[in-house]
Amino acid sequence: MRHFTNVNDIGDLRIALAEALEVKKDRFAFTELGKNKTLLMIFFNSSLRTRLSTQKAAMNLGMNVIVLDVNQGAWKLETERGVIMDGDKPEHLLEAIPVMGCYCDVIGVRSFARFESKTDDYEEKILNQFIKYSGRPVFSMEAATRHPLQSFADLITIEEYRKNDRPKIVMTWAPHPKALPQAVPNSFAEWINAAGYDFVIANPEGYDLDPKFTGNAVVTHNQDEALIGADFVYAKNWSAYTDPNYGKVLSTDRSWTVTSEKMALTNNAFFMHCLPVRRNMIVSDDVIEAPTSLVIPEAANREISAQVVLKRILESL
Ligand code: AN0
Ligand code: CP
Repeated sequence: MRHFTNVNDIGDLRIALAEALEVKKDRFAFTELGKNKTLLMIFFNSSLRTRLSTQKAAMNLGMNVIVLDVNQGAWKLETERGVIMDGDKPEHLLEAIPVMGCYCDVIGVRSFARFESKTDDYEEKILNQFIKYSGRPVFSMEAATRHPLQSFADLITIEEYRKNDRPKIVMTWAPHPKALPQAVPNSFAEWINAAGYDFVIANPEGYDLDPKFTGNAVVTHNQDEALIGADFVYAKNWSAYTDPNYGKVLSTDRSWTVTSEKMALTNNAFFMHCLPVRRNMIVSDDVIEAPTSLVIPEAANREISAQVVLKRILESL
């Protein structure tokens, strides 16, 4: 595997999941693989889990790691070609990317949707420039439209906790005060569809996601109905995708918060969220603290998903 940006890059999911469980059994079995190889992680946005888990995964493989927070200490980067650079940005991404490529063997990029142009976001303009101009394998640490390391970790977690072959998975929108990207729900949908599980997406009107990601999932605007019989409830907020409201917050309706009353509709479902989560907006304290909450195991599996991805990239160098 050279680049990792979406579910197709990982190939057969059964094989990938089996590899993940092997890595989890002995995460130090490949400490020679990354010897004298350097990972550069570039963050255009904040992170707790991705930063720590990906660095840990790289260290498990014997790699060296450099982390750059573009907005803290680096030159502010212009990203548009053709701009007369007489403003506040002293450097262009088109020089910065190949320069960064000189100092490493693998690059991880976090670059969220900017909500300035839906086309630029959905064409993954920033991530694709890294792929084109860095000369290095590139993996997404959440880009504009997908968060594949998160979805892979979510799938590993479902694999570990599912009680039947084809669990019912409900992804539900939940309220949040600020506009969030569609990357996590898009990606979760893409991976769950690839896994072939029974999949229902519940969101208020106006919040339907890009059908390219939701595929054949049942999409409903009735959360209570969706939750009936669920084995896993995956909560997430996202901003509107459809025009003319792309990137906007249309509702903060707290009747969509995942509470114990909502969870009582399910088949004693596990609760999932990628974190960070706003308590009592997205999910009530009691639901996230219950023994059926998988938020910490999910976060722990981020180390495993990152390690499988880095291992495969290193094997292809
Ligand atoms: C981000 C998002 O919703 O995409 C990152 C989640 C992993 N969340 C926030 O910005 C709060
Ligand atoms: N879930 C996740 O990617 O968290 P961070 O934004 O903290 O990396």
